[in-house]
Amino acid sequence: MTPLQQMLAIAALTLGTAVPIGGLAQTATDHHAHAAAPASADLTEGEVKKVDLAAGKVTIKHGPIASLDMPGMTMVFAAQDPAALAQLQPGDKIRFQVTLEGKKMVVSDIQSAP
Ligand SMILES: [Cu+2]
Repeated sequence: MTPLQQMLAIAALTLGTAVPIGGLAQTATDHHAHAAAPASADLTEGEVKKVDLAAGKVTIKHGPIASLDMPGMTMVFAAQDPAALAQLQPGDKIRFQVTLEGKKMVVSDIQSAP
């Protein structure tokens, strides 16, 4: 065997074993995610665009909100606790909970995201 053939043989062996293991690991991860969804799965990721303390409203560029069947967009939310908005600055990355109160969407549990 030439050194090149040897390398190819090793590469083939490595690929042959690595692929099935990778596939198994992926399946295990997916299964785990479905079996035990953490409470934080309810939180939506977003970025603060504007804070209106006087009105108790905050404009957030948010990611998809599965529970409301809403894709990512920038929109204005009312804050459940308007005082919590005082800590927010435009550009802040946050995670938050959105609940529907009548037809109004209200944010609560605003946390800073890394
Ligand atoms: Cu939206």
